[in-house]
Amino acid sequence: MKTPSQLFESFRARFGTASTSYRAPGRVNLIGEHTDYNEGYVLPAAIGFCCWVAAARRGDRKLVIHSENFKETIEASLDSLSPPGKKHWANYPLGVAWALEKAGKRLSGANFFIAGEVPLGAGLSSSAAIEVAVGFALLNLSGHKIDRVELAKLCQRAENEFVGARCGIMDQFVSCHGRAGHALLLDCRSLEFELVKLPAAVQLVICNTMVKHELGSGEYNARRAECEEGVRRLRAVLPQIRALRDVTLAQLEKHRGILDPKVFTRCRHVVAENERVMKAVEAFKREDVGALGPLLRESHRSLRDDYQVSCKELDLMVQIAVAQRGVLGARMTGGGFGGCTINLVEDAAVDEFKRNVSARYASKTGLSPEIYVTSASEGAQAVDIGQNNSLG
Ligand code: GAF
Repeated sequence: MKTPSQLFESFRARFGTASTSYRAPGRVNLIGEHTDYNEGYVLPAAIGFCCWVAAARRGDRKLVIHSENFKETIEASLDSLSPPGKKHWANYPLGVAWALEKAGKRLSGANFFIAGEVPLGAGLSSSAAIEVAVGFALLNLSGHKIDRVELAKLCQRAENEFVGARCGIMDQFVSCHGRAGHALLLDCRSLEFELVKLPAAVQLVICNTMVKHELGSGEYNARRAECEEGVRRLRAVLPQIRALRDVTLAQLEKHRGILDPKVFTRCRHVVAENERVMKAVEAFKREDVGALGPLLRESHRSLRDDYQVSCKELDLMVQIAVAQRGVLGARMTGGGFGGCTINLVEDAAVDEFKRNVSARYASKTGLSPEIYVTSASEGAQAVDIGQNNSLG
């Protein structure tokens, strides 16, 4: 990968001027899966992989955006933004410009050189990283003050309304607010958050199954609809509730009879997962790492059996991981149907973990997994190229 000064030079070679650099991270979610769009709690951390952007103002209202990953340049006018195509990479940066303008933030045209290092399609939020990096750059270049909560909401709006994916707020929020060494407990209703210190001698180890199930986005929307149906039905007996966040397990059990069995199990996952997030936060605060394993295990089981968003490769990866020495907990992370697992692994055991998990997973599936060892990182920021940070 490039260094920020190489990014600066690549921009100059393409556009002939100096630029300013920005970066925004991908994320891994420790616990709290499929709770964000139910107004619940999540506990993600920003990771060491970022989307990097070099950008400079233009004198007109044009955006010229070059993607190093896709080796393609696109041009668009800020006065007539529309998605260039279904699943096109440029939907994300253009969508953010669209959402910012819709929110009344008049933008100046700009040239962009984008280099992403968050693995694509792995469930580590490469899309939130590009949205936040471009949004941060556009606001900065256009002379607007950056309000990180508002930026996260507008990036989510870009993804919901311009790209057409009905994601929640978690990914964009942690890409804006991540802090080195910390996970972020986010209340997805109030958007209040608290930084939760992670144990120093534990690494976040992410195992990529290398499987991307195409079913993903349709199934994601189906789960959201099932949760909404659960709330609609439950409101007949619990009129005060607004989202699954407001329901307790005891209430859900009591009114099981008015729910379709599948809708009941979807709701049970969400309600129980919210409780697990709070318990995990307490365990981190008590520095009781032993309490994390059962919570992550139960989260995975619930996602597999109740919410049904796992797949056989994710299940296998978790099964292999929890049999290794020094593993405090493991589960699938992100939307599911493929992608990655998150593993909390003691420092001293990381190398052996990587070797064993790679070999066993490969021998059972024929797939070579990628394993990333990362620590919780900072959220979006402008980058001083003088610091010569590594992009790799
Ligand atoms: C995806 C979505 F983008 C998030 O908003 C969240 O719902 C997650 O799946 C599941 O927890 O990453």
